[in-house]
Amino acid sequence: MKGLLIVDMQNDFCAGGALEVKESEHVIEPINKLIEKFNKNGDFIIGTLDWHPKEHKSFGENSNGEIGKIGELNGIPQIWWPVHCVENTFGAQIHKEILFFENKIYKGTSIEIDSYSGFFDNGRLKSTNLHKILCENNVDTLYVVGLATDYCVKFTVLDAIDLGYKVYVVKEGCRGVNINENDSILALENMEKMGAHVISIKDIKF
Ligand code: VGL
Ligand code: ZN
Repeated sequence: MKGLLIVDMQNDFCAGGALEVKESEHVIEPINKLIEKFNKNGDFIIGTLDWHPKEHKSFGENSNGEIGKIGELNGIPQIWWPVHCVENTFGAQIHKEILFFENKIYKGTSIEIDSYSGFFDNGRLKSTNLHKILCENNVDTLYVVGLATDYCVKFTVLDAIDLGYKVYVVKEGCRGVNINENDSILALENMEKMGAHVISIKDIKF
């Protein structure tokens, strides 16, 4: 079974948000086309949400870290982020123009560790229910879209490959933070090198 995996399409990563991703408004239409297509075909749809307590230590202000710089959090390299996607706030809500989908995975919920991947936290200490739910629904092939290409999309895709999924990354449905100018391009190259198929929405024929 095919699965559509929509990564972190939340207000804080969209225009005007706390961790705004440039051109994020361009991903809405392709993602909605895919949601319609998957709904019509009876294929599986699930989304991840970045969902942090306000005390989360990945926030620069909670760790004395300069925004955008790298530090260390409990022995793991950590980029210090602005406060974003605080649980139950507007910034953490899914963008209102994204069509409804039911299945959601919440990540980044533990104060002491960040979680870019929808499957595991950054230390691979704990897993979410994502793999379990996909297995229960016989999903073996994932189409991945969302924000941000160079963080949560990338780490979700690499873990999905590791777990044995066939993975397609739909490029029109992804945009990156690009702290360094080429980060999104490098992330897509890296995902391809590890076995993902980077495709255009036009290549999808089902
Ligand atoms: C993300 C940085 C911090 C993402 C989440 O969704 O890519 N990036 N938290
Ligand atoms: Zn986050």
